[in-house]
Amino acid sequence: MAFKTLIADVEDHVFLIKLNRPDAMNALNTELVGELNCALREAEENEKVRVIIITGSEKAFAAGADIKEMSEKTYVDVITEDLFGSVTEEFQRLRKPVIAAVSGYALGGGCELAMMCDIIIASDTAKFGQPEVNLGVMAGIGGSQRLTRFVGKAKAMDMNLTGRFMDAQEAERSGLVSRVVPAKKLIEEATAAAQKIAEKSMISVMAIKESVNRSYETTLREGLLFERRMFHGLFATEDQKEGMAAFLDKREPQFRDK
Ligand code: DAK
Repeated sequence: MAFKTLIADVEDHVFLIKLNRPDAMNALNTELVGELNCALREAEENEKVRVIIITGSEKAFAAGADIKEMSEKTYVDVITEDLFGSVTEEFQRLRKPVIAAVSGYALGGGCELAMMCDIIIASDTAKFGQPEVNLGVMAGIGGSQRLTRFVGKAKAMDMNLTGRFMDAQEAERSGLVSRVVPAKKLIEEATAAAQKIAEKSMISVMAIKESVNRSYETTLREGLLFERRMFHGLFATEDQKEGMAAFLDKREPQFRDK
């Protein structure tokens, strides 16, 4: 697990990925994206890992794609290498839940990376933005799509067209982040949330993740049917028997992912 642009560590079922390009505000260059893909694959395959956390530094989660690296690229380059296609696909393959713990700047591709995660926990210093318009381009991995679904058209248009940043409080009010915590407690709070999830049955955790994500892909009718069938399916598990028996016995459940 030796990486150059990130630090990865597993502790108590939680795989923590810390983006680590301090001189460039954790800008997402080819090397970092490649290593992130690799770390995510490792986390997904490691049976001990139940939850993944992605974080940056106190100053920047990630200030976007690396502008220095991108500036010389041509259309042929980006279409041929399918710039950022790999990380999008890596996220789509992940069945384990991912928490983004965001402090400081989450801009452009950085904001989009946070939105690819399942939960965003922000520190009170977090700033979100899609400032690509200032560079003569536009969002490319969700800033015009996921952001619109999360915060609505009015704010998504505002952020994408003016390039203005949204602070943590506005992000929470708007539904982009699930909670705001003091910057000094960000990792502690994200880890506590991860530990809470890690205690549950992985079978229901993965079903929940799939079902919530399905709501973005389908009609309400189809989504409700999918949810109901997933719910029915969980009755085939030992963990459903254990969870309900534990409630009735007034004790903590012992889930075994079976
Ligand atoms: N890329 C490269 N270097 C960056 C960077 C970035 N995005 N952001 C910051 N840095 C570097 C700065 O150049 C500076 O380096 P030195 O000059 O010291 O060598 C260092 O980090 C510190 O930055 P500042 O001196 O600017 O620090 P400040 O505190 O004054 O300002 C800032 C912080 C984050 C507000 C500012 O650095 C800033 O505005 N950064 C750029 C933010 C931005 O525009 N982000 C969007 C990037 S475009 C695609 C999919 C996705 C994308 C593209 C294509 N396809 C699927 C095709 C995504 C595009 C983007 O994200």
